[in-house]
Amino acid sequence: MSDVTAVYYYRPKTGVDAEFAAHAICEEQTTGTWTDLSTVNEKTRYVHALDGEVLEVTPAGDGGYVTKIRYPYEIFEAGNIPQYLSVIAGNLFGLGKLETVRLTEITLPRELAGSGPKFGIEGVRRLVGTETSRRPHVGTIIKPKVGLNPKDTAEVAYQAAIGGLDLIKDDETLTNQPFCPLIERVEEVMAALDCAKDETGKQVLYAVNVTTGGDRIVECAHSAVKAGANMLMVDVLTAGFSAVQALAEDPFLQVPIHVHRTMHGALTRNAEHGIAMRPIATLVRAAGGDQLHTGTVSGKMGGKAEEILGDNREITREIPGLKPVFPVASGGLHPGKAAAEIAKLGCDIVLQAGGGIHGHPDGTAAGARAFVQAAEAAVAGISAKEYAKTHTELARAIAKWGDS
Ligand code: CAP
Ligand code: MG
Repeated sequence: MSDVTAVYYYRPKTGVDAEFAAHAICEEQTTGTWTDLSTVNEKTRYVHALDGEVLEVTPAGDGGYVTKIRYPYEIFEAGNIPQYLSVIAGNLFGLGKLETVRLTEITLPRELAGSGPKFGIEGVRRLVGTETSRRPHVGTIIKPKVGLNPKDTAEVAYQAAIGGLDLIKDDETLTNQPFCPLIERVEEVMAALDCAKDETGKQVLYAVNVTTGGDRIVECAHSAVKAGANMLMVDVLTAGFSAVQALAEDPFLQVPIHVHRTMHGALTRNAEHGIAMRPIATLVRAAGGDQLHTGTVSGKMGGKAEEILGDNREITREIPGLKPVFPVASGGLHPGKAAAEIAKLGCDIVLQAGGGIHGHPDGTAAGARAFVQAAEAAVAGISAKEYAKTHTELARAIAKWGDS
């Protein structure tokens, strides 16, 4: 069985040797602590089988270092992703010997990655009918984030559906609040999407946000699917990786899981300290998310194109028996920005816009049409400005927000 490796960027405290600091990380996360132990002796020397190993320490060129650490397979409880994190992303972040430390990459042996996504990219494409065209999926987030009652939520969903979108999702802070009870919302939205399907012939996915306590999330998801939900959404960092995993492994839940990453900025934003999006993405794939927000190159959350491309490669690269995860580009997008996303991130993505659709001067359906038109133009290699000459909704979006 192969071991787990983790890569960290770190800066030791002044006066602390870089090698020493790397070993401090390794020992803290495996069998050591700050001092020697009388409990590790001739009789218990077998515990050294779980010692980690500092494989390399390399100067990063900015006063920091990069170290790769090997953690023995046996230290992990197969299938227990929270425990994986306690090893590779645990106490080390608080070590006094380190000024800063950032987990940038992890490699999991296949045996630790579980069954993974039920649907993956191909499964979601089959649901939407794009397995041949391979075009990007386009979706929206119901806005305002919170506040609408179930009927008004359904009306927004209907407008987005007749505007031609593939996916409609709850926002990350909408769950089962009294102003919009989840089951009533699912029933209203799915009825509205059925009406839209009667008109368009197209079944639109609705990702209902089932984020809730670990003791209730599976039951909540069951109820949502029984009420007609055809997709689930989970805020993975607030609900936990094991919440995604519980839904992905549940045999009754035969619908894709859209994974939102809200709160990730607390971990990913500081280039010198925290946890990069890459390891989070690795674990979401292992947990079984079918779609994952990985950022935009032109939206409102400052994402670096090369990092996003690397994160997308991490969740889509070929791993035997582990389906690829659909990357989601979302956050501050509008029709004028679709081309930049597709040019940089390619077509195997889900493009999402909330304000960039519901803020369209002619309303949600026109905003949806504009977003679909913008993606069509980009895939056809036609500039949005040119395409707008024959597509009014796109022209109106560009007039309001520009086309870059
Ligand atoms: C986008 C969004 C998403 C962001 C999250 C929001 O709305 O619904 O949560 O995409 O960012 O609440 O901001 P807008 P990321 O389209 O109106 O910006 O995908 O980077 O995790
Ligand atoms: Mg949101």
